[in-house]
Amino acid sequence: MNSNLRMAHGSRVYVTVIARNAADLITRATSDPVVIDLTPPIIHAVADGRDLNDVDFSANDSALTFSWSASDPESGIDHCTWAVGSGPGLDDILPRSSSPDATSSITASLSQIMVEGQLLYVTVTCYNHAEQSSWKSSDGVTIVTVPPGSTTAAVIVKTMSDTQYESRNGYQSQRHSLKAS
Ligand SMILES: [Ca+2]
Ligand SMILES: [Ca+2]
Repeated sequence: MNSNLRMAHGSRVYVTVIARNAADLITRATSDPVVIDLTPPIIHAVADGRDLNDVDFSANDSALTFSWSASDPESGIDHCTWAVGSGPGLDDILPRSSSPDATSSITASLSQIMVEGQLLYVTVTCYNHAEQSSWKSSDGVTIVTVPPGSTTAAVIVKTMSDTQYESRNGYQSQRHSLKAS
C-alpha cells in the first residue's frame, strides 16, 4: 500500500507489478485503470412529477409520481435511492427505496397513508462508483383532493366605522377600506 500518492481528480491510474523469480524470469502485470474521482454525483433536478415536470399540487392521494436526473462525469452513477417525507431530507412518509437508474420517473403508492392536505417532499440520494453520495429534495407537492367549496371557504367582512361607534355588521360608513378575514 502506497499512501504517499498525489493522484489528480479525473485521472486514470494503472498499477503495474513486476515480479522476478529466482531464475531471473520477469513477469509484468498491469491492472485495469482506476479512475480517480474526488467529487460526489451531480443531481441536476428532483421534480414532483413525471419526466422532470414539477407540479406543486396533486389531486391524487393514492399515488405520487416524481422524477430525477443525476450524473457523475468521472465515475458514473452506481445507484440512487428515493424517499418521501414531510420535509426535505426526510423519509417519514415512504422509507428509502433503491433504484439502479441515474435518471428515472417513479410512481409510488400512497395507499394506507393519510396525506390529504399534506406537503410532501421527495428526496433522492445518488452514489457514484467511488462511493461518494449527494442528495437533493424536490420543492414539495401539496396533496389536495377536496375542491374548495362555498361551504368550506368563507370570507368574513368586518365593517369599519369612521366614528367611535361600532358600525353594525353589514353596514359601514367608511368608503375607502374593507376588512376581510
Ligand atoms: Ca465525480
Ligand atoms: Ca413541486
